[in-house]
Amino acid sequence: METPEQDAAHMARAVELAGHGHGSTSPNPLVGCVVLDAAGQVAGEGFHAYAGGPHAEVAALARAGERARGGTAYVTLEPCDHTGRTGPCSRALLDAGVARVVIAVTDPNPKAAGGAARLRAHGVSVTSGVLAGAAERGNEEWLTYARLGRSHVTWKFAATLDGRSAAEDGTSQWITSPEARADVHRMRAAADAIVAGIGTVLADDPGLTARVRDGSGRTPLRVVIDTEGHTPQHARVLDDKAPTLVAVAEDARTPLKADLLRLPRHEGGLDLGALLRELAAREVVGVFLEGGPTLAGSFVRQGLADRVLAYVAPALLGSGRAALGAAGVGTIDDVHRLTFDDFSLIGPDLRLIARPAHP
Ligand code: AOF
Ligand code: ZN
Repeated sequence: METPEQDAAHMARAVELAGHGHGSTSPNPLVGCVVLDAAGQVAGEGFHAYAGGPHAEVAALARAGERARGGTAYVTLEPCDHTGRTGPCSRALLDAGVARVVIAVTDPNPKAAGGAARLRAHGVSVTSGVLAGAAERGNEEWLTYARLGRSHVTWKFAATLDGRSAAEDGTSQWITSPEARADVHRMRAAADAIVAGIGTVLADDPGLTARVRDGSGRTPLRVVIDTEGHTPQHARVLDDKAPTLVAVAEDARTPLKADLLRLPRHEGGLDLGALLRELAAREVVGVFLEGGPTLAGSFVRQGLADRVLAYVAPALLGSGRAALGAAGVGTIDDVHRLTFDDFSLIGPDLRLIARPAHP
């Protein structure tokens, strides 16, 4: 049997493999798998590439062939035990004669879970929780979606080093570099929906489109948060380049001709939790929130900003619009504490990824 150090190393590779599916597996999870032969040598690797395609386990087993017999499989998510778009991976692992299965995270999807129990019942040795933290972070959007029944939110903003997104006169073009903007495009294209507030639509008339993702053929849905239904009929966000949903209040009186999503009011805006549950029902796993410090403040206040993606330019404005609007903090005790997950230089700019700190 492999040592705990070997388990961690092989699982780290499985997590890396899972990441190859980033942006194309929705509404399915990112999953990676490494299969060792009975002598402990890597016999096959695989990852889940797109919904409806082979699961990671099946992809890795296909590469390993007969060498999987008596070997060990490392999977970032508990093998499924159901027939959905494809057959059960628990069965595929048993048929291949795998002797040991190492799992990072248990599957929260009640329809698919149960693979670990099935494998154990058939005499396979199962170890769970290996490198769970890394596997959780790598698949956080889908895990949020599957566990909470709502879409996961990445709030993106660009600001100067002093946290400002526009100058005093409202001008805001190109605070960050072309490299940072290209990176935003990549990140945005991996989302299932792009969300902006009516303030941004009125001020900038953004198209909110992203390049179509490889494999999936899906274009991110555009969502405008527009409580009273004030989106101009000729706004670019209503063009035919991508589908658009305009979220308005249940009782909004609006002449708008668009796909309207009526939501309960909440604190002067809309109930954003209800929005995210509605989006999840439409198989939106991850949303990319951009445009509008006011809207971003509402998401933060309602505890619904799951990840912050910040592009910080080495520049100072000293006055002008703050990146984040009112977020329900009146006194320092109410501060929204985050932890940093990652930082990197993108061209001259700093890219930071943070998430709420859970005490
Ligand atoms: C994946 N890829 O590698 C694994 C998954 O609709 P299906 O049949 O593809 O099943 C999707 C469910 O299977 C998914 O929600 C998750 O619970 C489980 N495992 N899914 O797409 C994989 N291992
Ligand atoms: Zn499966």
